[in-house]
Amino acid sequence: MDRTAHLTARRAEPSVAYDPAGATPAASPSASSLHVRAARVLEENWTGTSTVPSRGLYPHQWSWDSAFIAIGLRHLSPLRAQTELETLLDAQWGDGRIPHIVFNPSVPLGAYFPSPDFWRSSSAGSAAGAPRTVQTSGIVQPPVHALAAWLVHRADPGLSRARGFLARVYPRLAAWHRYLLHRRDLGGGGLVSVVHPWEQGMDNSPCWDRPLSRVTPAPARSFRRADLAHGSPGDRPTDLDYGRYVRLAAEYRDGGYGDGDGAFAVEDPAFNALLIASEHALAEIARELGAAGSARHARAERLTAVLVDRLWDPAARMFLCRDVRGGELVPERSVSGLIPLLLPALPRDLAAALVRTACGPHFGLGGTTRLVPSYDLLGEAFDPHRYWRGPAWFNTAWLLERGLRRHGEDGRAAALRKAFLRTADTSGFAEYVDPYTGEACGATGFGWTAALTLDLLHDRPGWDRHAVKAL
Ligand code: 9WN
Repeated sequence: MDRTAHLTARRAEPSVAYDPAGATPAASPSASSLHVRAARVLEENWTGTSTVPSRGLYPHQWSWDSAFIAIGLRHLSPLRAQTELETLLDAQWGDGRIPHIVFNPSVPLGAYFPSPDFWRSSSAGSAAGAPRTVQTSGIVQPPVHALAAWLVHRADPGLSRARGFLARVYPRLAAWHRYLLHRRDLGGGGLVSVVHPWEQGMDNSPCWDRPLSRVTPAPARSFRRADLAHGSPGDRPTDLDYGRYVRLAAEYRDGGYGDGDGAFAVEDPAFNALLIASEHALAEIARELGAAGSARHARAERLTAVLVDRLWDPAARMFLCRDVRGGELVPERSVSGLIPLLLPALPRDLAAALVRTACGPHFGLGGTTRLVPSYDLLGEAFDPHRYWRGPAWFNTAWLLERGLRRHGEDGRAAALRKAFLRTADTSGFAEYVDPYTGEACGATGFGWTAALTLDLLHDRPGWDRHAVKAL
């Protein structure tokens, strides 16, 4: 294990210095101090084989968190970043799914709910090929992993080749994408469906309210939440939401984690856009390994067209979720519907419309908000503090910053990057913030906030638009 990463950490270059005061000194001490503090968060959250999102609230390994964390960790220790991803992939199921949580056996059962005795992965998931020796959840999270693996490789190609990193992870990532594209096309139109709000990662988004209303909540007395011990109930999902999450997860488990006929099935723009971005990354990985990548790039482009066909809403001028069981688009605007801006094959007019929507009254980018909110500022359910019903999150800001750059919006991307760094700094690397004031909500010292801060400190505007096709 690489225990000396903190000694060998690379420092941000002065040319990408962050200047919280708004001026631009040649070399910024504040950038290097922000770098040191972000690195410290990752050091403190490191367990020896992976990184927890938060020591108190989330004391295990989470799937999409680990992908974002690896993207930042690569600037401190490419070896640790590779290890982060490989630890997660070691818990992959035989059917290809990457579980959303990999449990740390040394953490007490009561520290997080739902705990391993709820999911019972090795018994209830045996038909789906759940691992025997490690306990996991049975649902998934957005497929950011191939993208992360490619970016981690690029941070130190020599080390990656010497360790055979890409050769080891490629078949696993390919199996993961196969699982999603073959087992999760529940709508039959070519896109992936999530079967639980936790799978999409934006747990209590108002987009789920309608599809979730068909789910009878589990009685409150049948489970005990652990999250409320760590934060204000006003920042977290309600008990009613939790009752529905528990019911859905228990039914999925009791069906042996087989995919098909659950009450909740939603095609989500961000989940599918991240799969497409990761398909492009897999194409680059295949090429690096000496195989042809063009078929995967072509598939990613076809999927982009399907995404537009199934989820673009011309009236809202953004992507919406599709409720597969109800058969219609969900009329709620969430940041998820802006994330396809990432995609290289997105038609120009749609990219331009997405930028206008992001900068308009519903999201306030570059205007009324500090960071893009998770949900429509004008929506009835908007709440600036409650989790994914309004607060701004740093992973979505990072994805939008990349998307803006992808489509030539360098000025807007630079402004968003600056706002991201300032808010990460002043909020103590918060889990999420009030989108207007930047006030910290949820946990502080949050893994992906620190990791993506490092990534933006190291990044050069325009760099990967020209040098890395995948993102
Ligand atoms: C359930 C770990 C995870 C993130 C999710 C975020 C939150 C869990 C929870 O924390 O979800 O998976 O207990 O609320 O919504 O995006 O991956 O940081």
